[in-house]
Amino acid sequence: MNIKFIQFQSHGDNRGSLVSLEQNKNIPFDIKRVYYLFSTKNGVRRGFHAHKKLKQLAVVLKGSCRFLLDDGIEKIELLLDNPSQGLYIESFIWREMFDFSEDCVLMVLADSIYDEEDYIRDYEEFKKIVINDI
Ligand code: T46
Repeated sequence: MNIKFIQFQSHGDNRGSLVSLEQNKNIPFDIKRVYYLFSTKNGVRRGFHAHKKLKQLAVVLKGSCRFLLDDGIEKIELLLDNPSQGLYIESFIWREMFDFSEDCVLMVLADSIYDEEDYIRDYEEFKKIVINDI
């Protein structure tokens, strides 16, 4: 599956920790957009889509949440609970986010500006596209 965890260098000292994110260095693309999810209500599940082109990197800045990722062949569930780690997700990966802790702040870096045309929001359509591509 075209996903991976990226471990960031954490600059820690007796004051605390600092992580720096730089495009085309520890982030594998030009950063065109940053958005973040917070105050997610208890029991909520979000996402339910894949992207045609978009590449993204998700970092939980506070708290935790889980991702379900599906490339049409396999499905995996991952826990994000470490601000020193980013989850890199390429295109044509179906994603759902759930089990948000009350304090969760999920930041996402994206390689393109927002474009609703890039979304595949119908799971059957997603399956058809990826299966025809194999
Ligand atoms: C993704 C997961 C991880 C904007 O106006 N600009 C933006 O940049 C984004 C991301 C969203 N929006 C609007 C569109 C909707 O009216 O914000 C509303 C909520 O977006 P959506 O329902 O797509 O949110 P999620 O949490 O289901 O998905 C988001 C991203 O859209 C998506 O690309 O991979 O987070």
